[in-house]
Amino acid sequence: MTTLFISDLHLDPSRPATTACLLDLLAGPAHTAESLYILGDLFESWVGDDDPSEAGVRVADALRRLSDTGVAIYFMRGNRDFLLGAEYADRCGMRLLPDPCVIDLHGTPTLLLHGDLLCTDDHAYQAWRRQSRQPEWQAALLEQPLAARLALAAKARDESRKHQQGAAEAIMDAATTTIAELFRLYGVERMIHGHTHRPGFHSYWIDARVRTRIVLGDWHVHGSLLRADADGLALLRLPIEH
Ligand SMILES: [Mn+2]
Repeated sequence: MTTLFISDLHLDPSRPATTACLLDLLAGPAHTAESLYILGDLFESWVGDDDPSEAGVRVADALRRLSDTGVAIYFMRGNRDFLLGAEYADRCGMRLLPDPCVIDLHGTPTLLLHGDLLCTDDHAYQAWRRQSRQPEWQAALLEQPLAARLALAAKARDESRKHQQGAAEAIMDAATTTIAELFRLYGVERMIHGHTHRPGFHSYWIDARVRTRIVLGDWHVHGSLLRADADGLALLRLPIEH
């Protein structure tokens, strides 16, 4: 019984090799898994399910083929693709998950998040997150014509880039106090997330219990895949032919 986790692919027409790497995974090794979890930022930007982007179509076809063979696919929205909706998810054959949520991972309750919820030292970002997750705000945005939404997304990406360059490294990372709060709130000993692009295993000693936080990597230089089975968890790199 194998479960796979990926996040932060940031698929974009400017990096076709990353899309090719994902399509190889979906057509090949992913078939040996029981389920695949995509923990957000699959796409660099998503302005609505009516965007006819080529990557969106190819990825949907590949996910649907995998899902049709019986592999369960779950999707949690990230901060880049938070507008990805039920229509596109249906097309892919994937089920949408709330952020955060707890799953039973081979007998271990495991908290899944995209990861941006943990970056509580970045107050400007958290204010934007609260605004952009409101259903009324999203509905008003989705009513705008596709061209206007694409222009807004390009502007938002520029602003996000400037914000990241201006902010201190530590502010962009997961805050230790928030990590501890969530471990306690959900009563779990393990969490898995992406977003920070700092892959690794981190151990904590909280309330006399060992807790583990596993961070998935992004797909810029190579792909990043967390594989969980009866033998344990392994963070694996996938070569990208740049
Ligand atoms: Mn993210």
